Amino acid sequence: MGQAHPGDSFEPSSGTRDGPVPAFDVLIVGAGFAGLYMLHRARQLGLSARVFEAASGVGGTWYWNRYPGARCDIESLEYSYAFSEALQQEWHWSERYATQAEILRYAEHVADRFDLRRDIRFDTRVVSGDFDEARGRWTVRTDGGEEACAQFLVMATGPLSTANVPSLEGLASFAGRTFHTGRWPHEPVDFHGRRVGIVGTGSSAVQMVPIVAHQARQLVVFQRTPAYAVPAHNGPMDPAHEARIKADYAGFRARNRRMISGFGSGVPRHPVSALDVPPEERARVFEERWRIGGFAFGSAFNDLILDERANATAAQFIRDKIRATVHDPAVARRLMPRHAVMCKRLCVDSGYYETFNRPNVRLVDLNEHPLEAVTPGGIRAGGEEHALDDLVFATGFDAVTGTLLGMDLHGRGGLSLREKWRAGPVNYLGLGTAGFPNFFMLVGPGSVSAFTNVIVQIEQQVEWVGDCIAALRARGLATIEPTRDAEDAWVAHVNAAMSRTIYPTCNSWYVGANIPGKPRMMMVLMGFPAYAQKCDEVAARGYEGFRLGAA
Ligand code: NA7
Repeated sequence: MGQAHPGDSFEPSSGTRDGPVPAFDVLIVGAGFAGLYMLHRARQLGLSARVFEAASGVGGTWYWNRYPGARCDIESLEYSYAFSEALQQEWHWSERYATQAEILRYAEHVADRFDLRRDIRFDTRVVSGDFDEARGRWTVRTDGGEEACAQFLVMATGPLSTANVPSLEGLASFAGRTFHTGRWPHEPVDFHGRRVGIVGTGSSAVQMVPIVAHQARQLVVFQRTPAYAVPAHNGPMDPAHEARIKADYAGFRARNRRMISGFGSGVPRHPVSALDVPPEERARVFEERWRIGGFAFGSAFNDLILDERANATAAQFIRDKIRATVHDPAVARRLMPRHAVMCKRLCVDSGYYETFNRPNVRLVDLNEHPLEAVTPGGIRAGGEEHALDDLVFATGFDAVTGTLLGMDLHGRGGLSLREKWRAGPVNYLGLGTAGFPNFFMLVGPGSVSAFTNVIVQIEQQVEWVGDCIAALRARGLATIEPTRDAEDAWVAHVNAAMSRTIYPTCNSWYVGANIPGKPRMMMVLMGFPAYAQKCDEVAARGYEGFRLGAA
């Protein structure tokens, strides 16, 4: 299957319009967790592959998001690859929740351990891709003018990789330093003695605010929608716990893959409705989960994401915690969210609400005091000027589709992906889209993506894509693409399934509502086990819903 390294027969740097174009079996865009494993898997299958990566190193999200306090909100023993028993045994995580720096070291270790770097072209952004129907090949072009072609194109571009910086009046006039959490500088940023403004109160801000508050002379947090945060109770890794997991890591991974979100088997969902227990019992369960910390809170009862009334009991519990934590009742009130809890990603914090008791921290509610403009000296909101030396945007990402649509991609007959997805990212299984043969998306729209431990989703999809390519080769087939009927049915399924949850009830990035003008569409599906089973069934039925083309 495939030549070992067909690209070797060409000068590696000569793939320009003037020279021969390197040819591979698979081109992969992105060297985060998805791209690294896709490369490894392709090699295991004997396929030649090249990865293009815009960054100077591996790690994806964990390469870019270096803001103070950045860490994973899934426990480290779970947020890691399962594909290699040796890897999962040898790696030691130092904390319950790993820091960005430790996860990046892990990604670098994986790249070295499996000798992946030699097939990754760093500092290289893919700007376009075109499918040539006659040759059945994709040709991609990079920002350096390089070209490469391959039979298969795999997008491992990550759901949260295109930073969203709001277009605010006067932004260019700001005289101080500006940052975005997802594009953080590599050198240390010192906030000591400075007046810092943070715009946004999602997961990134919730992690960053307590740390910046300790450094800054003054911190102003500009809030559009308050966040629900549950305590992380982070701490050093318990050696006994680590030993227990490692004694049967495969069993632990298998139990997690049976969980609705692919993680959390250690603290399973209570199999009852929040509404079917007396209030004292409900409070006891929430309190118990609060003490455990992290996403265990979200699985306290079996209907928190299904029933708005059940959800309201959890929301009220967190609001009561905010009231009990924040001394100034007016500040506490502004910090209390009103939307359904978990409708936007639940935040996992270390002292977020407590930070608002500090004398050097101020909360500005942008609903009461609308953000009018950035000025050379700060931000003007509700007629008041907030003097700032540093302005931090913790304003999230053009999620799920932003990076895919940032490239100029053309499928069959020159069909443009931007044109095709004008009303939303129509897809089949989140893995492909009609009119784009041999084009695979990892953690793309329509998959369970960010509703899972994303590494569980990545491994399942990478293995599915690898098996699919192997099956095509074994059957002498050249192309695969979803049918329009299959993708319409899949989008309808995702919408129908998610309409039975609380997720459509707020303006989250899951539905594209954080970006002005973006079409509103449910982009993420809930339920890893059912999703993985569906993918397996599709494959077992000879790739049902896909059109297969002969060589
Ligand atoms: P999020 O979760 O998208 O949060 C972004 C925050 O920025 C959120 O509070 C937004 O308010 C706010 N925002 C966005 N645009 C604006 C403007 N124009 N003005 C004021 N406030 C704004 O991004 P994060 O980086 O925190 O987290 C991303 C994911 O990483 C997270 O879901 C986890 O999976 C990890 P809004 O809620 O839209 O009103």
